[in-house]
Amino acid sequence: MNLAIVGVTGMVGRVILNLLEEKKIFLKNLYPVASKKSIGKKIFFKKKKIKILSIEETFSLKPDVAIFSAGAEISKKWGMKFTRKGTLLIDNSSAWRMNKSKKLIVPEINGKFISKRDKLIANPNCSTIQLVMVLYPLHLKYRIKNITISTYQSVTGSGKKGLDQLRNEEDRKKTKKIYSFKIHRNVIPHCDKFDDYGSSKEELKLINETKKIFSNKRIGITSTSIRVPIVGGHSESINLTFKNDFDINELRQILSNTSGLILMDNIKKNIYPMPILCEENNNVFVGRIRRDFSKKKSLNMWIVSDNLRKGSATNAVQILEYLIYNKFI
Ligand code: 2RA
Repeated sequence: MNLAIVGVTGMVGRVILNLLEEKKIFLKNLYPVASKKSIGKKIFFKKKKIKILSIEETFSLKPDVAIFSAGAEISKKWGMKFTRKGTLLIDNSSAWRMNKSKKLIVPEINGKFISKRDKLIANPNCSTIQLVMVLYPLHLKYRIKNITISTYQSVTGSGKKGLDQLRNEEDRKKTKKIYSFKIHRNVIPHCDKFDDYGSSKEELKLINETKKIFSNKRIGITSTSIRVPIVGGHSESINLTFKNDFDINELRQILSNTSGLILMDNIKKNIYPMPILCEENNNVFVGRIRRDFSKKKSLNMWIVSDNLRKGSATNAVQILEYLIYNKFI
């Protein structure tokens, strides 16, 4: 298989490379693609130096599969061009996620709905992936009516510029580059642009993408997305109301038995998920599970996951593995 990674020098692109090295995916050729300033430079992959290509050159090479992680603009401009030439595209940007003809896939949840007709598969937003990984098995058993989410998103969610800003502001010796707001010793209730009603695009992604993945427009979902001064890992405080009541131990057992989830839930021993415990791990961690006694059939939880891994690169590579395993490529 000839695989192109578009956006290979970005934070997610680099994690995709690491994952491909960790996994036993046979590649005939790897085409690393980046913006003009990186063309000609080399990346290391499986102990070999490989030259970075332009997207135009890669387009002419007709890769079998391409993973795009270079932003919505590139995906909108090039996505369908590649698929029309026969490339199967896994897109990590927001460009196609809510397009009715494109599937929005978390393999463990709705991979089974991928068909041979699907030539462009959208990877959900990082904060959505970790949310649905935890909620889906509970939805199957107890039917979710309402979800309230508050997210605490690391600076790496806004790319290298977010990380550079945090590092710059933490280092007193570094010259201060003026940013709109300081993130060091601060939290910013603003992830992506606001709509006319005061919700941010990040908050709307959680709502709309979750409903699409669950194929359920009736679930009531509301969210608040916050940027916090940490390097790796998005955290989410979740409040759920179900149609059916639940037994808390049975519910914990369901989560514990779900592939891709790790239950960290023992407050007597101060065991609960934290970003520093989840960095560079491909799983989603869940804890602080407790009944919400303010209303019937309701629950609070805390979930954490590395947004560059299961939140982006890992899910994209798992889609690739799913396609290979099920002989779509
Ligand atoms: C963020 N989830 O954290 C968005 C995009 N990666 O900013």
